[in-house]
Amino acid sequence: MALPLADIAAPAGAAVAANEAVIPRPAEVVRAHGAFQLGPRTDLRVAAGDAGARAAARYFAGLLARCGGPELAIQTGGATAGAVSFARVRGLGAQAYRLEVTPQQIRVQASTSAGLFYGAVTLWQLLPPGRGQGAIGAQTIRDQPAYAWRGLMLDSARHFQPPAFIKTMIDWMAWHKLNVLQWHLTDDQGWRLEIPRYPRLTAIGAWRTPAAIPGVRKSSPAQRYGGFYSDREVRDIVAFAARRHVRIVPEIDMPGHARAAIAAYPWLGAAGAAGLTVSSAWGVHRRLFNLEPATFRFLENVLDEVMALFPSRFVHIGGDEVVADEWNASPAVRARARAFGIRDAGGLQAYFTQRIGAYLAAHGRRMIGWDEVLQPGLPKGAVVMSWHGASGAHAAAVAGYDTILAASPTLYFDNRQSTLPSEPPGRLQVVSLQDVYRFDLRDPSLDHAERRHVLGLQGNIWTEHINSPQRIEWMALPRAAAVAERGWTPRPRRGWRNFLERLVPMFARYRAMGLRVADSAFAIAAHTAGGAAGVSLSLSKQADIGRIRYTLDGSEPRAESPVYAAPLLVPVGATVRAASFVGAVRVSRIWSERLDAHTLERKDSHALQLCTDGIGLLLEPAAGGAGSGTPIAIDIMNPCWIDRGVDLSTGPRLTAAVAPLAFNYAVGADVGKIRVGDAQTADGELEVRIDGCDRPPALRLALAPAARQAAVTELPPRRLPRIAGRHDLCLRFARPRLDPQWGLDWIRIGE
Ligand code: TNX
Repeated sequence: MALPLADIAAPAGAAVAANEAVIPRPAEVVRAHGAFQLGPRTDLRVAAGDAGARAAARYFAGLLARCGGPELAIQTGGATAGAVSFARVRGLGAQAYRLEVTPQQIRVQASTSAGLFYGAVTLWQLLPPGRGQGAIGAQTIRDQPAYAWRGLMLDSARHFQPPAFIKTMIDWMAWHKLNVLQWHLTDDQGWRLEIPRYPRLTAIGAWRTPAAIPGVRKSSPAQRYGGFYSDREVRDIVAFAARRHVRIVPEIDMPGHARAAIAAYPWLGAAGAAGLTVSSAWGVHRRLFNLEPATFRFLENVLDEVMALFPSRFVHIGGDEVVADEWNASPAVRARARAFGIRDAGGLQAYFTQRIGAYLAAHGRRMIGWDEVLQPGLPKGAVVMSWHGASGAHAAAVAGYDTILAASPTLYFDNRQSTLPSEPPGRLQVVSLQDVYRFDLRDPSLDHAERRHVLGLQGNIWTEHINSPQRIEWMALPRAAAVAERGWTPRPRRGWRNFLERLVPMFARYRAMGLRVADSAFAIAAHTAGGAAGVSLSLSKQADIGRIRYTLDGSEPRAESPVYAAPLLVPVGATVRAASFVGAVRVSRIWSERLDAHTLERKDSHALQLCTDGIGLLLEPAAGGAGSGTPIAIDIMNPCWIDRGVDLSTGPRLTAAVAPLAFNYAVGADVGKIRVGDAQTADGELEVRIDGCDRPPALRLALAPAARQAAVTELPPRRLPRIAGRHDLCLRFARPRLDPQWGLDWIRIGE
């Protein structure tokens, strides 16, 4: 059991001095003697008529107030003793600033409003963490970003987030000097942008019927899910972002990922679409826009509205995952292709992209597309967003296109951050904070001119499995802090351990601002092995800074609690509580467990091994019942788990807890590769094999008792065969049909 992160103690003293704790780390810091005391009598000063300076000062004052500091007044005028001044100077770069702290005064200088804003954010981070006043060490900072594009992508199509959350996110992006939010507004599962000229896009396209779970939950239109952003809300969000120097780049995905639009206006589709619904399935869909003049007119009208709402020079048109089947099969599309002299689907996508790109260019905008748009004839001003690892970026730069790294898997924040059961639903691949921090944008095979095409990087928050703002915060933070530093800080100033040390005070700021961020880098992983003498317990964490401290008497671990150094031998029945500390600061939630026979015999899906590595996901069964309360780790291509080294000498009893899960994935031809198994009964069975998944089952547990239950059901226990020694158990579901699939939440093996 884990306690909420909100319980993390306010740091008393961090490992790095508070006045070094800026993320992203500034390019240059020269320390001096003494400190400036920032308190209720400190004035903020800006030059008359300098709106950018006033905005930076106001934002700074707001940050202090939100951290419990005084409400500082903003005066007009230049630098003076006792004040923090924000002023323009000539000759600094577009996002650069200079920050000078002396015991007498503080000066923030920049050539641009963005620079002044970034100076203000840095100054806030120089204060004692999470507090709105205090001492700031004397120093001079000269700072500017290594890369112009430091972004996040938010998928608001798969799940909808309220406008207030979008603003919260933009706000915390600004605290990291992240400056681009790519807003994924349309997809197969929802169209989220109001376009007054085409009301059905949101009246129909913004709503879907949640996936059914056969036998458990019918698909009822009354429970429709969705939402959209009105043009008023969008303008408000765009203005909010602009004040924080965050550019919102809208993404309207085409010609694929278009099912919601086609459901709204079937004439847009390349294949007959009467009765088509907005999809409630994840994966890659086949629906494409057709190439009729009316469809291009529609897209241009939509883009007109998009350009009216979003001042961004860049407009993203998707272009990813275009399955050509519908185009290949459509006589109308083939006739167009012939007329244009195009020979294949690749050529059609190139035509499509070029035509839309030309329209945007004619309106002074630059088109961005996912790396599939990189095809012969791509207009020169287009930008390629590399998601197939870094390969798209490499190819684009060599071909002379600007490019952004949004590389899967490292910059895909739908991947989990650790193997701990505390991770929320998502993809099973682990992309740790360190993986993101180590992500290397540099491509040594590019020459100098080619390298200049790399604009920066971006973390992508795809939300198929991330259904709430809280979970977005968890998936995005602190990995977004690593993206920010990667994109801002020059190489010699970056370092993993140093970053972690600065993250500790950053956690205090997150907490002061009410953000719920992942503690995965510091969280406790526990491994137990039962024996006659007691329980052997090993504890570990990802981060290579800090210590694990624990208690055995049920009390909360504190900075004085014993340090974990080697596996402990704990008496059966004891309650162990442990947490990570950096110095005196607790940096993880408290892990707590009573090590009785019952807990030791039980393993949830995280403690088992998956048999295969097809499409690994963490899926959430309905709450309640016998559930472990953690998402289930599953390969949806083959629902099969292995428990290694089970002592079968006594013929122990096996209890399994299972849940039906919707199989709502569009996997195309791969559907034939999914292992459904040979079910013997109408609801299927959980098959247990010994020493190999290819053996005949030693046991079949009928799923009938769980078949019509939404939540996790404990199946009646069954005895395993009595065989000397330890053996591997392979547990696999055999189901009569694809849907529902089954998840194994936990098993218990004992007497
Ligand atoms: C691939 S990356 C996609 C998205 C999914 C994502 C899930 C890309 C351009 N397309 O549609 O949400 O994988 O990880």
